[in-house]
Amino acid sequence: QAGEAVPAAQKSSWTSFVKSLASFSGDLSSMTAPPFILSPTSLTEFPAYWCERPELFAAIADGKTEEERSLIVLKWFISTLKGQYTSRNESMGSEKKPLNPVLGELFYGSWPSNAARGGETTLVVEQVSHHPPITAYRIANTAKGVVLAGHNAQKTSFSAGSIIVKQVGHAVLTVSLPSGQTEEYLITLPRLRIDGIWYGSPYIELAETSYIQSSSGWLSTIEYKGKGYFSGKSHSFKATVTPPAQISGVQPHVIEGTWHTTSKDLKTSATFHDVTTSKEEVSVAEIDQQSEWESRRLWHGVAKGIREGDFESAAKDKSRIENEQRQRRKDEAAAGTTWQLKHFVHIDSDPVYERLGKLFKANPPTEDGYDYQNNGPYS
Ligand code: CLR
Repeated sequence: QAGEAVPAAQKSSWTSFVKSLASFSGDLSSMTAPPFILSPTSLTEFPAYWCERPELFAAIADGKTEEERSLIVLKWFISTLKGQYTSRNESMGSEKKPLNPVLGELFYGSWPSNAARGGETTLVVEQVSHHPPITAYRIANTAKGVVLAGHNAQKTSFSAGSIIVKQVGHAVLTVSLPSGQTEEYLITLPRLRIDGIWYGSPYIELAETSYIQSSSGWLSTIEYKGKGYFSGKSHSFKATVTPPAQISGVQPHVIEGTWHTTSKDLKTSATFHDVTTSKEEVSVAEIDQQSEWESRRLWHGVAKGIREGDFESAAKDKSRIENEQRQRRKDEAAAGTTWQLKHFVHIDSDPVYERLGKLFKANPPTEDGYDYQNNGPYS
C-alpha cells in the first residue's frame, strides 16, 4: 500500500515529494523531503565506510604477488559494500536523505593502530563543491603504505518508481611495496537503484558493473544483480579477476555471492569474503573539540532536532546555515574572490584515471580529480 511506512501526519507530504521526483533529474540533495525521511548525518561522513574493516585495508600491503594483491583489494572493496549501502536501513529502518554538505565542510576521523593493522588509519574529507555536491576524501595507513583517495558526486533520475543514481567520480588506491615500487588501483563505482519509494521505506540495490584496474594489469570486473538474477537473491554479485594480457595460461578467478553476507571463490569453493562479523566505526573528536567547519559541529543543531523529532528547530537551524552560505557567496562575488579549498586542489584530468582507464576502456575516458595537499590534521 502506498505510503505504508509513512507516519500518518506526513502521508500527503510524502505523496507530493514522490510526485515531484517523477519530474526531477539532477541534484536530488537540494529537494525538500518530509521529516521522517531525513537523516542526521552529512554526506561528508560517508567516505568512512571505505575503512570500517581497517585490518582488511591494511592487509592489501601483505599480498605477495600482483595476483594476490588484486584479490585482497577486491575482498576489501566487496567488504565495504554492506556498510556503504545497507547501514542506514539497519540503524534507522530505511534509507534516508543525508544532510547536504556546505562548501568547505570537513570531516576528520581515524581508526587506532593495533597489531593486526600495523598502524593508525586516518581519514580527511572535504566538501569541494556545493553545486553540484562533490565530496573529496583521503584514507591512509602510512605504516602499511596503503592510501585511498577519491571523490564522489551523484547524478540522479527517476524511472519506473525508482530513483536511479549514477555515481560520478572514482577512487585510486596506492600501495607502496617493499621493493620501493608503487602499485595503483583505479576503482570505479556501481550504479544504485533506490526502491521502496512508493511505500516510504527506501532501500538500495546495486546494478550494472564496476571495475578495479591494477597498474599490474590485473582487472576485477564486478557485476551486480538484485532479486531474480544469478542466485535469485538480492544484493548478488559476480566478480571476475582476469590476468594481464601478457600472461598466458592463467585462468581468471570467479567469485560469487551476496555482498552483504558472504561469497565463494568458484574454483576452490573457499569463502572469499564474510561481512557477517562486526565492523568498527570511525573515531571522531568530541563536538566541543571540533572547528566550526567540521561536520558534526556544523550540523549539531539540525541533527539534534532530527534525532529528537523537533523538526521545527531542525528546520530553523538548517535555514540559518543556508543563509550564512548564501551571504558568504555574495560577499565573495562582491569582493571578486572565490572560496579556497583547505586540503585538496582540483585538477581537470586525473592522470591515474587516464592511464589505467585505457586498460579496460573506462567510460568516460577522462575524469577530473582532487589532489591531496598533505596538510591534514594528522602527522
Ligand atoms: C555516497 C557515496 C558513498 C555511497 C553512497 C551511499 C548512499 C547514497 C550516497 C552514496 C549518495 C546520496 C544518496 C545515498 C542514498 C540516498 C541519497 C543517493 C552514493 C539520496 C541523495 C537521497 C534520496 C532521498 C530518498 C531516500 C527519499 O560511498
